[in-house]
Amino acid sequence: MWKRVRGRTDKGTIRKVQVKFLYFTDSHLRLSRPTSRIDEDFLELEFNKLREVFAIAEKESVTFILFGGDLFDRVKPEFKLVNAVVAIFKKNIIPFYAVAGNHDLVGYQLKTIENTAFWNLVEAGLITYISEEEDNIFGLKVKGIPFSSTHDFNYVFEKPYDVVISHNMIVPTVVPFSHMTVQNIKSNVPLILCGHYHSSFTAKVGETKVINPGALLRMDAIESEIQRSPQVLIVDTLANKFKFVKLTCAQEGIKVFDMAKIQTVAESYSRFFSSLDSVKMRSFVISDVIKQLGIELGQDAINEALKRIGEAETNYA
Ligand SMILES: [Mn+2]
Repeated sequence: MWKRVRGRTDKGTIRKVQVKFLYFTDSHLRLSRPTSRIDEDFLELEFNKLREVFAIAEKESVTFILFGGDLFDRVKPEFKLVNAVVAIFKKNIIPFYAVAGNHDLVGYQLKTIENTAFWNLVEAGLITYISEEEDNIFGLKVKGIPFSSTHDFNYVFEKPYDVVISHNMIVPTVVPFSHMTVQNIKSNVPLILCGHYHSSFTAKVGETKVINPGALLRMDAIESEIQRSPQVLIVDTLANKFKFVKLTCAQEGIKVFDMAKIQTVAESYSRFFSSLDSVKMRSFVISDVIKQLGIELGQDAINEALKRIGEAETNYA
C-alpha cells in the first residue's frame, strides 16, 4: 500500500509518495502475424506476453500498472481478439491505468475514444483511462498526454505532476520525422514515461528522468528491433529505483523475424542504391530516374528511395 511520507519532496524524485508500480507500452495486439515475423503461433505468443506482464506485476508486488498507449494495433480489431484480451485482463487483479495511443483512436482524434476497442475495456472496468485531466493514482499526481502531432507540451511538464505519461514521438536523438528530442524538454516533473517510439531509452534532462521501456511488440524488421528485448519498467518511488524486467517468453530477435527475407531485401536495396550512385544527376528530375530504376524492385523500393531523398533534403535544407 502507499502512504505519504512527510518532508520528502527532494527535487528530481517522487519520493513523497511511497508506491511501486509497473509501466509498459505499445502492445499493438493484433490477430494476424506481421509480415516481417515467422512465429508459428503469433496470437498465443502475444497473449503469453500479456500474461507475463501481469505475472511480473504480481511477483514484484506493484500497487498498480501504467500503460503508455497503443493497446491494440488497430482501432477496431476483430471481436475474437478483443474477447481474448478481455479474458486475459479479467484475470489481472492489479489496477490498470492507461493513456490512449494513436492506434487507440480513430484518425488520431481523441473525441473518437468511446468508439474503440480500447474503450470496450474501459467500459468493462478492466482499464482506467488516464484522461487529459490530472489523475490521482494511489497518491501520485499522474497526467497523460495522448498522441498529438504538434509536440507542443512543455507547458504540461512545468506543472507539479509526479509522473507524466506521453504517447508522442519523444526521442533521444534526432529522427527524420516529426518529433521532440529529450534535450528540448523543459520540465519540473520528476518522471516522464514515454510510449509511441518503439525503441527503449533512458535519459535525464535537468532533474527529470525520461524513460521508454520500448514497445512490447517487435514489428519492424530493422536492426534495432532485432537486437531489442521486450521489457517492462518497475518503479519504486520511495527508493527512487528504476529497473527493467525482460520478458522471458519473448524469443531473440533473430528467431522471430524472417531473417532470410531481410537479407534479400537488404541486398536488393543495396544494389539499387549503388546503381543510383552511378547515375549522373544533373538537370533531369531525380524522382523520374528513381521510378525508372525502381521498376524491377517494385513500389517499396521506389518509396524508400523517395523517402531517403526527402530526408536528405530535410537534413541539408
Ligand atoms: Mn503509437
